[in-house]
Amino acid sequence: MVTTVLTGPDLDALSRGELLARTADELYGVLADLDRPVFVVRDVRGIGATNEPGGARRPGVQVLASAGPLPAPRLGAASFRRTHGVRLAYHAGAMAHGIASAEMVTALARTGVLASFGAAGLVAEKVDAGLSAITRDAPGRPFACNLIHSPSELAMERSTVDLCLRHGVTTLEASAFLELTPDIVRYRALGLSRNADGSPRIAHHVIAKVSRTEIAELFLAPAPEPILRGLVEAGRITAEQAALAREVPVADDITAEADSGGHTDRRPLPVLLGELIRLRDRRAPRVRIGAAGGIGTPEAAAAAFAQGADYVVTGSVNQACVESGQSAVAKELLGQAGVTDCEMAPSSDMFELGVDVQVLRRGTMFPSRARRLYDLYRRHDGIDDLPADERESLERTVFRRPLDDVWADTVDYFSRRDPDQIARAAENPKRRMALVFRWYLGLSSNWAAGGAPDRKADYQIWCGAAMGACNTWLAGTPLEPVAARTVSGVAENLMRGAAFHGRVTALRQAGVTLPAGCAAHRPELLT
Ligand code: FMN
Repeated sequence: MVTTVLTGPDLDALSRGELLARTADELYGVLADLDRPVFVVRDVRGIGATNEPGGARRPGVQVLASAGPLPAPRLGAASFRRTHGVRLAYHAGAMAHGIASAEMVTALARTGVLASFGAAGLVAEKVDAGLSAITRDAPGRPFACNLIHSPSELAMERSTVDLCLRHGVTTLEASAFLELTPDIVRYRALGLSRNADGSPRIAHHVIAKVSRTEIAELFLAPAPEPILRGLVEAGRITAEQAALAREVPVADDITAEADSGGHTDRRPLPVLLGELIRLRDRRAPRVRIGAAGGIGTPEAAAAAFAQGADYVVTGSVNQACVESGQSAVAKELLGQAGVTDCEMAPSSDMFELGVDVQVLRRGTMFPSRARRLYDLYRRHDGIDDLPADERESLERTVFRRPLDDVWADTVDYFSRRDPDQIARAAENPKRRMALVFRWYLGLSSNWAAGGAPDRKADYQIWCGAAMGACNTWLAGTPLEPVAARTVSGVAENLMRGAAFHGRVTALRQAGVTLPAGCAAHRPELLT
């Protein structure tokens, strides 16, 4: 590799195309100038590159390959940017319990990037406060709110939709749906009217996040007739809105959620994305398909766009950023994670069903402790059935208090929130054991979010391998410390880097061999 360092006048000449880029750094500069084309050329001195068409046309210069301009806002579907009124085909997905905080959503909204407020698991007052803060601090800017399907608590869905309607939220990120419910359909239908040419006008957008084609099918079709009829009969939507709802799919966008942090089916992204794109092409060609799960580097985003993703979605990488609602100490742990530092662990909300969530392993003992609780739950019929030494060890290391006290707290908690849980556990020791164990699983997320110093070993932090990949990408750059990572800085760098890698790939496919030192995107601190 040539190591000449160019000085001021030569750099200007390089920019004008009078000199060719030949060193790795010069070549990087040409490749990273995304607004201008790249020409790889040969002259008497050998191979070089320039952004200047004039430089490529000089006598004695032969063009070997070229790639057009590719600014980051050109990636993905233009209709995604138009529909949501954003600059980039990028979506920062919801993170429950306000980890995708109002501050995070506001920061992205202000820079023209779509983000979802993490409403799941928050009481209505907190959702209300979050939506108020976003609409106050980013007035008129587009953003989304998460609507998580809660089969056992449909009142929560209704309350979230009501709050979104009250705050004028124009996009819902609908997740964890197993079937369509009246409230998601109501939100969609209430935003429908007719354009002058008679076509449906959609003011309430739905981004459905799915990990299976069966669920995608529900969102690719118009709303089910019985739900529409029920809503009209109940006076919740008009007959005209129901008629319009029969003409449009329930969703504008479907996100393919592959191997991600938190709840995940852990499907490989290329497989799921391919399945959903094919299904969409057959059923509802105007619906866009996005890619989520494992997007933590520009290369991963570029690969998703190359496969046909209309937009990309991030989650884990945003959790470590300054605006997220996660605690500073948990963010530090996330910033140290490698790609193999995640593990599946029993989930709190679906503990008895054996459903797992993907969490951070490094720096916390939560995954192994939660797994131990689940194994005990499977092997024993109730707390009283636990061997004495096992119970003593749990009380000492995991719960740090007698299990009878944990049960007393559990009764107190559910008596206020969902008394039926206690009634059902009264005659069922195994259910009682599940509720006691869920005390630990539930609180472990709060300990992390609150940065509880004496519970560091018990932090439950949802996280996917994208986090470790992102850390590797950012190592040795100004964005290595998590305190320097803003959500918009990460978004911008990921998208610019994806465009950069898109062009590198195009040149390689044209037969160009690029030195390694110029072919990897270099993230920058952006102001
Ligand atoms: N997705 C939701 O739809 N609702 C949630 O409440 C939610 N909570 C999450 C909490 C955390 C801490 C993380 C990391 C992800 C969560 N997700 C949730 C998923 C993200 O929105 C996003 O789809 C996913 O993280 C993308 O995959 P990645 O983690 O590999 O980037």
